[in-house]
Amino acid sequence: MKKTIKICLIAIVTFVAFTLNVSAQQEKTEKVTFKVSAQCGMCKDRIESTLKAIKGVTKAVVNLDNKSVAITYYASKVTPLALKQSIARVGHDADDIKADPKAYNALPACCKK
Ligand SMILES: [Cu+2]
Repeated sequence: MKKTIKICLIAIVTFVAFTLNVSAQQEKTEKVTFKVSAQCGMCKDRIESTLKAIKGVTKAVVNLDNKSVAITYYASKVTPLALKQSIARVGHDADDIKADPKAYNALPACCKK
């Protein structure tokens, strides 16, 4: 009898754990990559920290070799367009969104194209 109760308890715990796990995974992250006008390490830091400060962004990595940025984000919190606009706002081109001229002019010389 005790053994049956034990088995029942294990079954319930397993079921609850499984259900919690499923609901926790419901919101998946999306990945997007686009071109950015990044010249040096300062550009990389600027773009990455700008993106990481946005709610919903979990990862942002600038690749200076092919001038691109890879972003992991929650689609329910932020859109790729908003991400590009944030990059443009700090002075860098992001795909088809051109850098804000004022922000671009304020960049250090090494960061200009
Ligand atoms: Cu730079």
